[in-house]
Amino acid sequence: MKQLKEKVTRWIQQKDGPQTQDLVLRPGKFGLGQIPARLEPDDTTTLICGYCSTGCGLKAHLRKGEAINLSADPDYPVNLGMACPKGWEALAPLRASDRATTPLLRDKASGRSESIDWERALILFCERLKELKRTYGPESVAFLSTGQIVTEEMAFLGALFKFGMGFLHCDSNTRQCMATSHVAYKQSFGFDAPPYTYADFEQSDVLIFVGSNPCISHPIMWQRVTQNPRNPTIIVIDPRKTETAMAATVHLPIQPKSDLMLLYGLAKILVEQGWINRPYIRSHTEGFDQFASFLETFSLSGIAATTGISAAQLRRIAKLIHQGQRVSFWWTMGVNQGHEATRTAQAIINLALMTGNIGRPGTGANSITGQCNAMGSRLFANVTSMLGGHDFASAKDRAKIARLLQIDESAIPTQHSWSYDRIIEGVKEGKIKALWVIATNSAHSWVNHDDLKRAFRKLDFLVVQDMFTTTETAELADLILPAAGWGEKDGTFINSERRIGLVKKVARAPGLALSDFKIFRLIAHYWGCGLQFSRWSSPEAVFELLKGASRGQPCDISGIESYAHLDRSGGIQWPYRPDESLDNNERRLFANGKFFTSNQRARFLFAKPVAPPEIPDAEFPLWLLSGRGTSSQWHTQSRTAKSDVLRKLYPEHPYVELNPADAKELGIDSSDQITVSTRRGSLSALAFVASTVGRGSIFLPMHYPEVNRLTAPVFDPHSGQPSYKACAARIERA
Ligand SMILES: Nc1nc2c(c(=O)[nH]1)N[C@H]1C(S)=C(S)[C@@H](COP(=O)(O)OP(=O)(O)OC[C@H]3O[C@@H](n4cnc5c(=O)[nH]c(N)nc54)[C@H](O)[C@@H]3O)O[C@H]1N2
Ligand SMILES: Nc1nc2c(c(=O)[nH]1)N[C@H]1C(S)=C(S)[C@@H](COP(=O)(O)OP(=O)(O)OC[C@H]3O[C@@H](n4cnc5c(=O)[nH]c(N)nc54)[C@H](O)[C@@H]3O)O[C@H]1N2
Ligand code: SF4
Ligand SMILES: [Mo]
Repeated sequence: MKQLKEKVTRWIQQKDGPQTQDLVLRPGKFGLGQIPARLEPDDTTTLICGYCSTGCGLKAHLRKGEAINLSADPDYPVNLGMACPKGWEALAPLRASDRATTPLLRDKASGRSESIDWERALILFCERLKELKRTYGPESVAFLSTGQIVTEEMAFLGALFKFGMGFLHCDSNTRQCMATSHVAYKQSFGFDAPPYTYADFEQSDVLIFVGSNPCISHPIMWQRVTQNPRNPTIIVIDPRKTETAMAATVHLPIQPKSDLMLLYGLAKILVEQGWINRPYIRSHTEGFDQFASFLETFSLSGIAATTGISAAQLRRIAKLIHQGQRVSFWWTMGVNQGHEATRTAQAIINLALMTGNIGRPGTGANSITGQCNAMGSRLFANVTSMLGGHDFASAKDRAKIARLLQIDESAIPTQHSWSYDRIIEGVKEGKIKALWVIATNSAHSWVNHDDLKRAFRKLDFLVVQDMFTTTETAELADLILPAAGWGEKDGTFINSERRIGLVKKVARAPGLALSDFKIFRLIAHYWGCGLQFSRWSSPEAVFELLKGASRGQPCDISGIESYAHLDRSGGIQWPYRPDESLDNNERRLFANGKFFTSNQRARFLFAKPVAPPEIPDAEFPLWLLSGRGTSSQWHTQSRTAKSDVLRKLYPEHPYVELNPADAKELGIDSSDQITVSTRRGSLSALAFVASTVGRGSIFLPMHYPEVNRLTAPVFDPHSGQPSYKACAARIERA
């Protein structure tokens, strides 16, 4: 052990460029960092924003090699010089006082934490997990990770955990967010492939947003919509009159979770009127006739009763779709988070297919992703699918990845891992004894989280690897591993339009905090599988391996030469094979009508709509909706709450939106303190009376820690994604 320690210490002290500067194992002070090797001291460099999946390009202005300010990059093809408040303020959280600066070990009995050095933390981490593996088997340890670290780190984590350490069960917050789109695309198109490019926002003449509020959630995508020169018709389907709905041509205030009915209603009218593209359906799809017969079982009056949208309104929308030359369909969490989410996403895909609105400029069945690297996690995290969208259950795929990584095929599991909710169940059942949580704040963001917190307290060993010590999850940890954040490390993100962009180290992580990449590298060494990962020496070296893993797949990126190639090209969208060129840096899928299924046809998939498991009743008479509150708040607020500027741009206290008629009936005024309860718990919030929500609905922004005490543990059966958006609630004056 002593020899190994010396070797590792020597290795981590080697100075081989910016990544290893992270590894000086003595306390440092933020702001006094060394100059990244490739930058001049007072230079400007570019990097991709680390919040949302829009993936805007930012300029970092440096003094003595450290970023002192950011601005929007006018040359980046995504944002063309624009950025939202989070992007402008992205340096602020790096300087927060609650940064994790050293590994922290908590004594279970006293609850007190002590700072320990990395050697002790890593030895303890490996010994505890090895002991559990020996005693209870490889299924007793799991990890939960994220769509918010660079692809190279995700891939390292997934490969280390499964192929190196020999564990199986892992999942990420992408389950809370994009699992539905992943499954919907895979089943319909044969691969998880959002087909669009952002230019489609500007080239459509009808844009339909379903359960999507880009004004708040993807402000720069919305800016692209406002630059559309075709005077487009914009239709928003959302139970709330959101900022996006207010800016739309038509807003359909649908009853919560009735989208599937509404979308089938539109399809029914299109078929009945003959407003469909028969040649496209015949040449490029399968299952249409069955779908058309299925649609016959619906009546427009029945659909109107369920959705709250009249038959006349539905006819008007169907006609707008028919009249549009270029119709694009966009969806986000109002669809993905539901009890029949996958079939709802596929009902949107069906509309695009039957009208031939795919593969051409301004068209598409387009899922907007959420986190900066949700797409990276879907393709390369080695969690749900194997590196590069391969299948753990396929012997051929396992052989390919084993050859590429020069590992024994037997090191690759043949089974699929448990999903997030099953992992939590496993903890409750005592089957999972240790959990490693990386860059996600489950104790705030998971559905019905009091239940999760109770489960976490039962764990033998909870390790949290985060930038901060104060997150709700870090507060439960036995061991905290201090991580460098966005801006403090190198790597790549994949944005919503499949564009791979570069993030760079422009600031020095505080204290002993290390990049996730370095932490994984150290764990590989201390675990004793360092040799197996000797080629995983830097983010760019891993990028080379990922290029290899992608070769021959729909997401082939083997034509990207290097990080420098990405940097000078303004990012590159997948696929990008060696024979391709970047004359036009806009890439759209399915222009040739060929999909990734075995017969190259897209599939019509559908199912009978069912009511949500929990609906308002006498005791809990209201629908509780949740989602993003402002463009200045990010999820559980570990980062955005650290900016003085952003804090001024959002309400400090939890608030609940309710309709004026409901408020009047209950004798509630704006700013009254009220209690919101569901079957699972209650919280206190200020009333915000506004007609943005319909009668019978209330809305809570997800950014306040109490919100998920209330949400219901309901999941889509195909994707396992939680249905955060709707449950039954009651309000009363506190
Ligand atoms: N400022 C900010 N931006 C973000 C984020 C953030 O935290 N803050 N998070 C990022 C992430 S990870 C994601 S996934 C995206 C999410 O982006 P969005 O999905 O746009 O955001 P949400 O507010 O969660 O949900 C969108 C809308 O769904 C509606 N909705 C609720 N129930 C239903 C329903 O049954 N049917 C329909 N049609 N609509 C419904 C809600 O009223 C809401 O307006 O945002 C990303 N961008
Ligand atoms: N009620 C309700 N709940 C929801 C939703 C909803 O609409 N309604 N939406 C869901 C969705 S779509 C999502 S995506 C989830 C998001 O839920 P989370 O992923 O739990 O939310 P974040 O606050 O983004 O958590 C990211 C964590 O990673 C840390 N971190 C940031 N960068 C790094 C890094 O580089 N390395 C490491 N190690 N740590 C880092 C941050 O400090 C933070 O603690 O919430 C879900 N929860
Ligand atoms: S829109 Fe998204 S990617 Fe662009 S600056 Fe804002 S948070 Fe960053
Ligand atoms: Mo998300």
